Amino acid sequence: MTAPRRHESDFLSTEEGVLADAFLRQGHVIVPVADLAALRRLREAMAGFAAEHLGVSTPGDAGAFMDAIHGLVAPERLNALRLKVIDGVNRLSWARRCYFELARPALEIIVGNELAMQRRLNLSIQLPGDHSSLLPVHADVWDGDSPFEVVAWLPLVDCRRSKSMYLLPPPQGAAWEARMAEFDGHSTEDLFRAIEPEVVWLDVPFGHMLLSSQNLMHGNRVNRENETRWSMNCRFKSLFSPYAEKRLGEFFEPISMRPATRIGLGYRLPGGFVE
Ligand SMILES: O=C(O)CCC(=O)C(=O)O
Ligand SMILES: [Fe+2]
Repeated sequence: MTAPRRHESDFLSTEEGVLADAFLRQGHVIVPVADLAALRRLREAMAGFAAEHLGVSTPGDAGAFMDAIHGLVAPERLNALRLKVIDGVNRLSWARRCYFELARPALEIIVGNELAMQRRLNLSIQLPGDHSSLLPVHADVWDGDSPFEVVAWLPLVDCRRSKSMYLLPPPQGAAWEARMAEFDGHSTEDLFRAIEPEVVWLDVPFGHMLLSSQNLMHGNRVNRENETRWSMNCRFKSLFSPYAEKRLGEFFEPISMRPATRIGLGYRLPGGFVE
């Protein structure tokens, strides 16, 4: 299988074409967020929820507080903290809109300008050395996601090496997928060991976002850095591209329907008139 390429008649601007080609070639792009001040407000709100849950005062430096949270929470209490912060952020009336706006310029080039967005923002927290909240190698599309979805992954702290996530780029992915039958009856750990030399660890500094295809194998490992990882993720797709198990109205919601579409969806041919 050869990787998809842009067609000569794609009328993208030069700048759009650069991003589109990078996404096709690498299966991902890492771009600066569109509004750093808005990202800081989002992070501060989340640090505030965490501080409240832990019974400590609101931190002056939200990033430093998050990086060092392993000093305040034991692994067995981590999920309760995570759920509290997710619940808090999803109750904020402005958080989803903010998240979209951070990624909007890149999403509009890579996915489209008429989009559906996941209804809930997700949060992942990985304490150094903690084995309890890992995601073994997978491609979301193997498990009910549409191949048309893109994940927007937003680090709240600098994420690099094992504090981040890995992804198997498209050419290597295609080669390993052609050999999947060899792994029948084996564990996902065996699959990871096989692909490990070819995976790319994604270094995503705070202030940047990762957009990636969920059709590629990816996952994370034990965080071996001495700081805690905090990252959010949320899926976007073109509103009228095919859905899989994650349905429109349940998992996804339209966020940028255009007027011509509204008119089209509401239109009924007048009946009863025959010349
Ligand atoms: O954050 C991670 O390490 C993995 C996230 C992931 O698998 C996803 O968002 O689909
Ligand atoms: Fe995933």
